[in-house]
Amino acid sequence: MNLIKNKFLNFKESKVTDKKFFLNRRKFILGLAGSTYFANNLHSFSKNIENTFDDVVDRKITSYEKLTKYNNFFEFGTSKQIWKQAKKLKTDNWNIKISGSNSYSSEIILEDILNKIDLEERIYKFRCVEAWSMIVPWKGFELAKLIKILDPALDTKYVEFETFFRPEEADNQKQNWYPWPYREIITIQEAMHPLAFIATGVYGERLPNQNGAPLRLVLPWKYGFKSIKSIKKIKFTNSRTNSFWETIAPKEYGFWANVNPRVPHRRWSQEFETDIETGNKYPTQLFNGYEEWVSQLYAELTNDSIFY
Ligand SMILES: Nc1nc2c(c(=O)[nH]1)N[C@H]1C(S)=C(S)[C@@H](COP(=O)(O)O)O[C@H]1N2
Ligand SMILES: [Mo]
Repeated sequence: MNLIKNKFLNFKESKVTDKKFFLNRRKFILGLAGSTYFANNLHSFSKNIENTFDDVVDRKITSYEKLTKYNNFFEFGTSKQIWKQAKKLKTDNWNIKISGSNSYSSEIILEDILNKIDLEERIYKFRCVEAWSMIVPWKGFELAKLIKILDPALDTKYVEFETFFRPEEADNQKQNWYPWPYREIITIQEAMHPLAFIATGVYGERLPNQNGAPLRLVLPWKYGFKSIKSIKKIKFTNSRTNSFWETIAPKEYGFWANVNPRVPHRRWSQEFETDIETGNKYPTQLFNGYEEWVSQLYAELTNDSIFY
C-alpha cells in the first residue's frame, strides 16, 4: 500500500492550525483506457479540471477528538456516544460483494483493492443535513479508480452501496422497524466525479470504527447521509431503488440531497451551519462550496429537483 506524497494534498501538523490552506491543486486527469464501459462513455468523463480549493475551505481542520467523538452511525445508536458502541465492529478480513461488474463476479477482499490503488490525502468540508459541518483530512482514493478496476456493465446508470447487517455487533440493528442495512444510491456520473472519494483513513491513520471503518464513501457536495459507512456491497445497476433514509422519510431525505442554503429541510432551515469544532456559524454554500466542480453533473436537470 503506497501513500502518495503530494505537496498539496499532504499536510503537516503545523498546517492543521493554519487558517488558510490548500485543499488540492492537482490536475484531475481521468485515465479512460481499458474498459468497455468507459470506451463507450468517453464524452462524459473526458474533461480535465484544474483548480485550487482554498476558497472552499478556509476554516481550521476539525480536531481528531471532535471528528471521532461526534458521529452519526445509526447502526450503533442515536446518541453521540457512537465511538464507544462501534468498538464491537469487527473489521478484519473485510470483503465486499460486487455485482454488475465485468471483472469481478462475487466478492473482493479489501486488501486486494488497496494493493492496486495508491492512497492520497484530501481535506474536504463535510456538511450534515442536521446543519453542522466539519473540515476533515481524509485518507483514501478516488471512487473512480475503483470503478475502473471493477469495470461496470455497459447499461449501468446507478451505483448502489450497502453497509453490513450484524445485529450481534451493532445493537441498533436489533430495532427491526428500521429498513436495515443502510443503503445509498448515486448516479454513475456522480460516482465517477473526481471529488467522489472512498476514505480508508483520517489524519493519516486508519479510519476509526465510528467513522465507517474500514472504508466509507465521501461526497463533499451532498448532505452527509449520502456518505455511507462500512461498505459491504457495491452494485452497478440500471434501476434506482430507495435508500435507507428515503425509505424512512422520503420527503426529508431525497435521492439527490445536494447541499443548498435556499432549500430548507422540512423541519429546519439550511441557511447556516455550525462548525462542530468552534461552534461558529457560517452561511451554507451551494453544493457545500463545490459548485464550480460539480454543477456540470446537473446541467441537464434544470429545476430544483436536484436538491431533494
Ligand atoms: N452506514 C451508515 N453510514 C452513515 C450513517 C449511518 O447512520 N450509517 N450516517 C450518515 C450521516 S447522517 C452522516 S452526517 C455521516 C457522519 O459521518 P461521521 O460520523 O464520520 O462524521 O455518516 C453518514 N453515513
Ligand atoms: Mo448527517
